[in-house]
Amino acid sequence: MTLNEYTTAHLGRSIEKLSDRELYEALLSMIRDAAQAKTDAACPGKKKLYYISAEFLVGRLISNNLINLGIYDSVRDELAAAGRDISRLEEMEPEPSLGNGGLGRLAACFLDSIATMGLCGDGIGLNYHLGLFKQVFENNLQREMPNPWIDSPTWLTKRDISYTVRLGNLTVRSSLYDIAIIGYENRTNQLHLFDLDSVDEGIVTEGISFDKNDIEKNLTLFLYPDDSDEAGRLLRIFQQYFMVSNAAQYILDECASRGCTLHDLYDYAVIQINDTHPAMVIPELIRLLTERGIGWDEAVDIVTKTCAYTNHTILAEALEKWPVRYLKKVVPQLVPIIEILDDRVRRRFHDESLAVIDREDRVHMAHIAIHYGFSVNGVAYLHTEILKSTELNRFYRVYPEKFNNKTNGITFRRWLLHCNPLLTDWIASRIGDGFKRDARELTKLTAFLDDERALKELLAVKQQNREALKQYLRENLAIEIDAASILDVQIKRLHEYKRQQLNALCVIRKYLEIKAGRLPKCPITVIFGAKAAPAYVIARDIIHLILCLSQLVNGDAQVSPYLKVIMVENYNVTLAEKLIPACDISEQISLASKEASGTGNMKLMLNGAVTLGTLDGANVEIAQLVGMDNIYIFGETSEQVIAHYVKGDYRPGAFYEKDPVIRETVDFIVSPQMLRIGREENLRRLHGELLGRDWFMTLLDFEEYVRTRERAYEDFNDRMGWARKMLVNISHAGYFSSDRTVGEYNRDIWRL
Ligand code: 26Q
Repeated sequence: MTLNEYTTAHLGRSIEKLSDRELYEALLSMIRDAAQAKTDAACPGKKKLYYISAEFLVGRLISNNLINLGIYDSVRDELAAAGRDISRLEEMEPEPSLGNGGLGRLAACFLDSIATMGLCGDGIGLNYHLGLFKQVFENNLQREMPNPWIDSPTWLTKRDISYTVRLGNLTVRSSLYDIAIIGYENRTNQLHLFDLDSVDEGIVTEGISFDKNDIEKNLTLFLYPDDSDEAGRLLRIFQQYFMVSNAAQYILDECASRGCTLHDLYDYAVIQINDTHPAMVIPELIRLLTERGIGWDEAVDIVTKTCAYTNHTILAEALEKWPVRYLKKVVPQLVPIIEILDDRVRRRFHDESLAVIDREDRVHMAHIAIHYGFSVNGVAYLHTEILKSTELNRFYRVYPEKFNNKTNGITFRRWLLHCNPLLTDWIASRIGDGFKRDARELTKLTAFLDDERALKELLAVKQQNREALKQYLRENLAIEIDAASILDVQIKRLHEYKRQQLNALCVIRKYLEIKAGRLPKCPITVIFGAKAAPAYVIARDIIHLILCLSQLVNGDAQVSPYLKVIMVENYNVTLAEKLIPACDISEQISLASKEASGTGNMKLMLNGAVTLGTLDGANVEIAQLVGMDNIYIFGETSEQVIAHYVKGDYRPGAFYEKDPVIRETVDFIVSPQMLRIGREENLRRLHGELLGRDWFMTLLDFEEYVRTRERAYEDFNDRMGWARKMLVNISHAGYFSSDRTVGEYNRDIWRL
């Protein structure tokens, strides 16, 4: 059915007669109907996957769904023929605010690939009404606002399913909403989002403050509510338990309806636990199974054969440990179960470091997931190796067979076909359409590495994307950029280990050089996009530094023709889709050993950016694929960095003392120019942090970073040489398709 037939049948009017709003609503319901029609496809096998995650950062869905239904071009053309522009309708869609960063976006890419590969697997999470906060900048500081995204009409479909969940002294009934996940020319799965009808957005007062104790009204308001006080931490546990109790009941019911006796649960279900946030599903399932008459030993065995855990971080502070005292308040029903799980581990291993409950009476969620799951995976080769050799070494020694690597991937439907139609068409013109189904076919592009015409076309595509970004930033964010400049981009959550502060120091360096009359050959635009966790003080200070630098640099008539600094407000999937196709240099500069994988690095590579990065996360694999001539690597290796931590021998003060350039650059943070623009408290705190502690070793790699970045800027001027690097990157990006990743999960873990 065409869109026009649809509007005529349902609204009695043709496209021409409808307002943009009406057209948008019609398009959305047409897609919903199409998805509905494909939903009942039965699972091809007995077993079904349940991917439980606190985040699903799905992004806008209209165009992606049209692409996956195979009707994007026809709808676009139909609209155009009626004088209407599909991109205006796309811009009307609010972006679902159900995630924060890489982990949530990975979950969304996986759902796309699972459906695309015809696998039977649903996502399970929470329906946060106000999502992750919306970032606004005020006086060069981040301020958090609610991010309401549930519009009318919506992708959410209310289901007739509800469960009883006990939350401390409270007993609630849940509701379930589904979002259809439409695979690329294949099956439709579901994302199940649980919610509580009593939740009340009205309790939010200025910014994102609300009564943290009123669980009935606040439970699913926000993703990652501020947990700097006890009430906030209890709320996080309430959320997690609500998510997994619903998930467990849903899974048991659905499996039972498909013929499972509970004794054979693992033949019907495999549960992937996305980081530790859903790890309580393990004791909850044991509770439910024993309640339904299954003996303890068997229940533990069944659950262990059903659950698999993915680790996304090696940062100790992100590994969740909940005091037993908290669990007694929130989930008293799980405490005896967790105690038995601990007891079993202690009897078997006599090793304190493997315990579930430590000597300080804290429950280690990751330890539950490792002992009582059958698979533990890291998300990039290096990350998994580090887990095995250091962080989880004791576990690896007792369970070597459980450990495996699954290098992350991204869905090419969103991160190429949807966000970069120009590049997509150019690739198709050179190697045909096959890469749209099989990303590995991109290697065919290597045939054009010495083809001058092809390389020129590729540069022209990038130029057009830069112009499109320029226009978008002007119209939507009132930001002016130079489309002829080098676009040097760092977009990711704000964290000290990701070292946005290192990039900012490099910007200071460049500013001072230009002031001193050393001008770059090609103008440079440095773009940042990042949200800081509300309670993360230093991260907020880094945002302040970047915004102050932006004001200083862009407002300096002597400098701004050569250098501009932009920090986009409220960086999200939608902005990523605009920035990535236009980017030239992809900043992946985390302290080696700290970034589990990164996935932005893959998206940027696929879109023809060249990586400037450390040998960390999946950068290692990118470097192997493209070769050292087509990537800019700097900095100490993960082994060297880990050795610094072991020896405790890193002293930022030493770098500051011995290198006058470092001293001048770091001190600029608290220079009179900066203090005129920024807040003394924030700038001094950051300056003090860099000199006093600098836990993520910014100064360690500074000198080599500056040198390597200069080399990249220099090489950029050799346009044909650069185009060749771009093409090598695109040609080898196929490995990072999430179809490959999901295929490996299925082969090694899920076995659907
Ligand atoms: C933990 C405890 C208390 C409060 C919050 C948290 C918390 C919240 C979110 C811990 C971790 C996260 C998110 C982590 C994340 O996004 N990790 C990223 O996962 C990507 C997908 O695997 C990787 O590519 C990134 O390297 C990794 O940083």
